[in-house]
Amino acid sequence: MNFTKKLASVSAVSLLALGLAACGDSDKDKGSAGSDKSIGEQVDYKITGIDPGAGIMEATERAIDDYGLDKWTLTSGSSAAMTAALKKAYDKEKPIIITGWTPHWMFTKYDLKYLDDPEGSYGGAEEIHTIGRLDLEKDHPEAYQILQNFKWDEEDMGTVMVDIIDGEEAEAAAEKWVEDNQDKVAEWTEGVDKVDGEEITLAYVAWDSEIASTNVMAKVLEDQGFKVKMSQVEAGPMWTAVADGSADALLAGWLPVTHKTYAEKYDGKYEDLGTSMTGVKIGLTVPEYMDIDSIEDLKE
Ligand code: PBE
Repeated sequence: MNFTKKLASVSAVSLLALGLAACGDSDKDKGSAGSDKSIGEQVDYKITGIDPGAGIMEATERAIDDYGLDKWTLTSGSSAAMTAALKKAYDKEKPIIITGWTPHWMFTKYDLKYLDDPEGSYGGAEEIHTIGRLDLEKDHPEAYQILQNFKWDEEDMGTVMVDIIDGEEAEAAAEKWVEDNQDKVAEWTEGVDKVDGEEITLAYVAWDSEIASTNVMAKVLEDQGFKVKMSQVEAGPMWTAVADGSADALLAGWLPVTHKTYAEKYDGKYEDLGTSMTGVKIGLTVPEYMDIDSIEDLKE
C-alpha cells in the first residue's frame, strides 16, 4: 500500500470512529472496512464476472455449488466492464469480488489476491495452449511451425497488456513487443520459410490476455508474409471456428480446466499445437484490503 492510500484509509477509519462516537451506537450499514456486516451482505452476494462463455464463468458456477454459496449470484458482462467495476470499487476501497486470472494487468495495477480454493473448483496451475484446425499443417506448414514454436512468459504478455491499458493501440503494443524481442521471435521462426500473402485467420475473445497474444502472433505471421485476419468472437464460437475449420487457430486454449468443456466437445476436431505459457491461473479475486482469504469465507 502506498503512503497516500494509507493516509486515505487512516482518515476513513478516524471519520468512521468519529461518526460512531457521535451516533453513540454501532452502525451496521457502513459496508466497508470496519463493518460488522458479512462479506456477502457488503457486496449483495454478488460476484462480478465476465462474458458468459468464458471458462472462468463455468468454474465460478462450480465454485458456488462446491462451497454451497446458495445466496450468491454471478453476474456476467465483459472483461472491460469487470475491470471498470474493479477500478470504481478500488478507488473508494469498497469491497468487490471478481473473476480474475493471471497473467492480467489488473494484478500489476492494483494490489489484489486470489481467494484460496481448498475444493479445487478452479483447478491448479493452468497452461495456455495453441489450438489449430485439422489439416493446418498440410495447408499452411509455415504458420503451423510458428504456432507450434510459440512460447513466451508472463512478463512478456504483461508488457503488451500494460502498454495497451496505458493507452497504446493493441496492434502498436504488439509491434513494439516484437521489435524489442527479436531473439524470442527468431526462436519461433527459425528455419521457417517466408510465404507470399497466404491468408491465416486467428480466432480470439476480447480478454486482455488474448488480445495481447493474438496481436503479437498476428504481427509475427505478417512479418513472415502471411495476410492475417483476427476474428473477435465469443468463447464458444472461437472453439467452434477452429473445429469447423473457419478459423485456422486460436491462442486462447486454457487447459486442463478452464476450457475443458470446449476441448471435450470438439475432441478429434482440432489439433493441440502445444503450450505457449505455463503456470497461469484463474480464480476468485479481491483487493488486498478486503479481510477475507478463502472462498470458504463467503459462506458466513
Ligand atoms: N480467461 C482468459 C478465459 C481464458 C483466458 C481466463 C478469462 C476464460 O475464462 O475462459
